[in-house]
Amino acid sequence: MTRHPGAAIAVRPLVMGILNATPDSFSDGGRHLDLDAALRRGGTMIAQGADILDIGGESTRPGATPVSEAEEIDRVIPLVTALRARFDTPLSIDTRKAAVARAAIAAGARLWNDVTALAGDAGSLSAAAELGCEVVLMHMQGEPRTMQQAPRYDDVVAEVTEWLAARADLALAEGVRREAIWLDPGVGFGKTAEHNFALLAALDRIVALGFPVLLGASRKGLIRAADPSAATPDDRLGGSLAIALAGMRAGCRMIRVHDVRETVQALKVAARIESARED
Ligand code: HH2
Repeated sequence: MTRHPGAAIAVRPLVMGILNATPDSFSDGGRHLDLDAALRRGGTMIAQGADILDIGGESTRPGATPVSEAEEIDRVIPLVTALRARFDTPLSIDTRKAAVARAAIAAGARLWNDVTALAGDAGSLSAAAELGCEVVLMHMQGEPRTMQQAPRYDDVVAEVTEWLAARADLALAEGVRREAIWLDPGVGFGKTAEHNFALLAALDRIVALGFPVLLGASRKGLIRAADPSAATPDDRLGGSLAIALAGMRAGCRMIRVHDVRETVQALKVAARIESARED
């Protein structure tokens, strides 16, 4: 965990609130489809302490079918524009399409969250460099439709860490600024529960690459592997908080969550405990 230099004040990770503009999301499918409802949901998350909102118009959950560029733009750009007009909170666009990212950044988003680590479109790397926005490079094995069918690694921690380092190098070579790059192990993206837990236990190795790390495991299926009673995403708050705290302990700088109020509270309490520790 990072501390302010010279002071015993523990710094908690930023909290990224998930705002899905999709009819088939992991856990809040269909509830935020109309603009007013999405705006209200965004406003609620901001009031609950979200540091940034992550807007997504295409589900990337296992088995999800792709959405066309035009459809995705239709879903997300009015929302980015309306949120930008009402709130100062930074916005992130969760997309694997360069054209969607371009439109969202033009409409006022600050961060491009890309589950393909800028490999989704041939022009993604150069677009990120040209846009100058912050980018999240996330690890995924395979693609969402089929990624959970047979994930395979010899050494998941080494392979994910090396892959992320290589993607960051590629982005740097393409002209993306070092300070603009975030890394994300991609919990649940082409990984079994064992792979996911191995990565969560070794987050410090990804943090050690020297880029800020984003962790997204909110309400995901791995929680059910530890607690079979957590059958639906709504049953997974406790597990989501446990993972957020593990991320904080390992030095992650941002946590992507559905449950903003509860996560902010858990991280604040953990930060107070750290601050109260005698150095
Ligand atoms: N997980 C999801 C989507 N985007 N981006 C990053 N950087 N890291 C993640 O772990 C991540 C992500 C999937 O989660 P969810 O939002 O619950 O589902 P959906 O695919 O419907 O957006």
